[in-house]
Amino acid sequence: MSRARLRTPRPPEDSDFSSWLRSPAVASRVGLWLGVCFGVAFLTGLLSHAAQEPGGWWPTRPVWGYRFTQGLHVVAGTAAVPLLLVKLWTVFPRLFARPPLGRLKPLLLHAFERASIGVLVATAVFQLATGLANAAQWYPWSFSFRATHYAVAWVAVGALLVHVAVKLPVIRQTLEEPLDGGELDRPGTVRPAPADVAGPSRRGLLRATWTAVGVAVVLTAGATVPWLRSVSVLATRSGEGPAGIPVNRSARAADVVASATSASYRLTIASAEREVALSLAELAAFPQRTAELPIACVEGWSASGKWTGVRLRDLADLVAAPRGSAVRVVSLQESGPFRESLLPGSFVDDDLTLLALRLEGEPLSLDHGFPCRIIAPNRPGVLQTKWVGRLEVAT
Ligand SMILES: Nc1nc2c(c(=O)[nH]1)N[C@H]1C(S)=C(S)[C@@H](COP(=O)(O)O)O[C@H]1N2
Ligand SMILES: [Mo]
Repeated sequence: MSRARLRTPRPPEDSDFSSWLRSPAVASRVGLWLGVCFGVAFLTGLLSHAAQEPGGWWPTRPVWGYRFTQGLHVVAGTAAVPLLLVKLWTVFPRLFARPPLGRLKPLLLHAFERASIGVLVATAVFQLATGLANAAQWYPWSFSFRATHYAVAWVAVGALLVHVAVKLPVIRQTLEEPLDGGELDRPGTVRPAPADVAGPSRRGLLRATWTAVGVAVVLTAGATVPWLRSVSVLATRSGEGPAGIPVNRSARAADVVASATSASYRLTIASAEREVALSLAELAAFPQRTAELPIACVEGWSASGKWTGVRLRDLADLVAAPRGSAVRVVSLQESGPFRESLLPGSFVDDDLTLLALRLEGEPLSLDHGFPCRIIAPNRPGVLQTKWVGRLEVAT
């Protein structure tokens, strides 16, 4: 048969990959947008981290701030998935480039560049995979998602900056040249004859890539953009749930059904000086405020609701908490990472921070936190503690 079959096997070489599409011209165009997505995801990720730090600088306004930044974070990460796949496909042959053996300095430079690419690819894949899994509430790992996703983000961005710095001349030149310019093409690339219409063009590949990005964004952005909800089949939380607000952890999953519905339920409010216990009827007898505020989950989904309840500051006053005091919120839930949160003084003192008893005029459903939950402006959903049993003024 063919001579090729009789040849001794050898690892592939860069020049074995002849596709005209696998070119720096395509890689730098896709890479540019991939870099933009990673940059946006990194910056919004830093903000999300800051918003969750106890005692951080995160402000209470605008009320939709976290909803916006975290929605953008998840959309940017989702858009990066098709971009990363196409980018890896275009540069794949480079994996088989032979190192410049013989001369030390070029060899060391080559080794450094390869190592930084290895780190970049590994961390980029890790960030997108863990981020997507988290948005789908699938945790096939035992490490802390937030701490790990945050730490690896710094490594990814470091490797990305090294990569951009090393490739800057190539990026510049390929972006200035026409898409079909072949100045920097790999040695094995076969330029198709003008009459040859067999395969996709570079332009066709790029168009398909942008389309895939658009589809991925539209299919997920409905988790946070109400008018996209009906078409966002991939949005994991999409407006189902009592009062149109999704339920993250249900009362049954949190194992609070008995304690939350018990006739002996009391809300305990404690400070160093004083402690009071209030029944639900007593809470309902306080002046009630209504605020339109979103639940904005770190997973990217968000939904706005009209919450009614007691101003947290009014409750802090009952135990003579000085203005500016932080308040620890403890749920009836006995275990689980989100059973507690700390409200910084700026949030406690804000007029819109409520211990909500009602949603859209109806008593809170058990799954939304009955008998009462925290709802505060511009706050990650994970800190909007449900089934509150105890408020402690932090000292
Ligand atoms: N006690 C308690 N409160 C909690 C949680 C929890 O698991 N336990 N989950 C939080 C998360 S991650 C989110 S996004 C919001 C969701 O509120 P919802 O289920 O009413 O939409 O509740 C928060 N409050
Ligand atoms: Mo959440």
